[in-house]
Amino acid sequence: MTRILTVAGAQLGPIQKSEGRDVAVGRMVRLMERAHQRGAQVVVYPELALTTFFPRWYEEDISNADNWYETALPSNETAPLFEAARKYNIAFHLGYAEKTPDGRRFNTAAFVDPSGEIVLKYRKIHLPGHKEYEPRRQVQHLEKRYFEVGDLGFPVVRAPVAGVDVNVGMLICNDRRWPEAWRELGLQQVELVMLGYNTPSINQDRKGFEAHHLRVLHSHLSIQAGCYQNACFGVGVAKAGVEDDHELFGHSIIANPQGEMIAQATTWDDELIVADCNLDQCALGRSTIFNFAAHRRPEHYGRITGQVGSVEPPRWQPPVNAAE
Ligand code: CDT
Repeated sequence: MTRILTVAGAQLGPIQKSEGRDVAVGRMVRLMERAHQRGAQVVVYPELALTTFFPRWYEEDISNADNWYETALPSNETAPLFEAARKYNIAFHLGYAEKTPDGRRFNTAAFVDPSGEIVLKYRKIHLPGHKEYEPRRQVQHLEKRYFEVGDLGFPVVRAPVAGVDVNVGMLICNDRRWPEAWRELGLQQVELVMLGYNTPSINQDRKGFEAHHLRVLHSHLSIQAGCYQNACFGVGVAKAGVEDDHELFGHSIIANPQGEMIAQATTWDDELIVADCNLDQCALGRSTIFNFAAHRRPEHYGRITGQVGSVEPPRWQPPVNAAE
């Protein structure tokens, strides 16, 4: 039997700092209802979907930022999402800021089945930005202040989704740019990678000019290459638009194991993209060009795990003429 999963990416337009979770959750429930009408069995929401992208705001005392974190899922505020999932029999992926009972803080994503069970959790590993306030920056990006590096690795699980067994995994935003992260999932035969992002339209580091269209290109390039090289589907879902004067690009996509884009958002607002994902298409790449068991050469990949920064290569030396 062909394994076809209908997947929806639920892009969110901006969520302002002044807006509560009730606003975001209300919009997310409406998107889930529309996803149900379009036959989707899975809905993927963005990174930190319940609030504004708060790491742009500096708090000297991190406990003053506690209101941005979830201490439980579901909570009173997120319960309507769980109720809608049960009503529409839809699984969903939710990005949120997590504060654990022992006070640790993570940028987290959960994959939740229609009954409300958390099937898989992932905590973001590649945290971009910086820890301290940087006056030279146009906009702060304080993920390293507000979150610890994820401690769950890159888990993949085979889970039943609408009667289909699917190998699901997750990445979060900046992770999508790192081939190592994709390969960790690929080595576990992932078939569906769900990932949310909040990506500013401009390079806020101010170390050089980067054209707007290149920011989008790099996002797509990363997701499409990750899917192709690991023979999986990918759903990359943005929070988009102007949040408190700061612009995030949209361009959410769904990509197939050939690296093709099979759906793309066209607005910077709440928008649903939907695609039928034939999971059996993952087998071709996995059994031919990316047959890892046949072709990988880990004995030559020592630098990938043994080294963090790059090093200068040795200088080329002309051969010494033996005749002289
Ligand atoms: N949220 C997130 O990870 N955003 C980054 C941009 C960071 S710029 C310091 C991204 O890779 O899209």
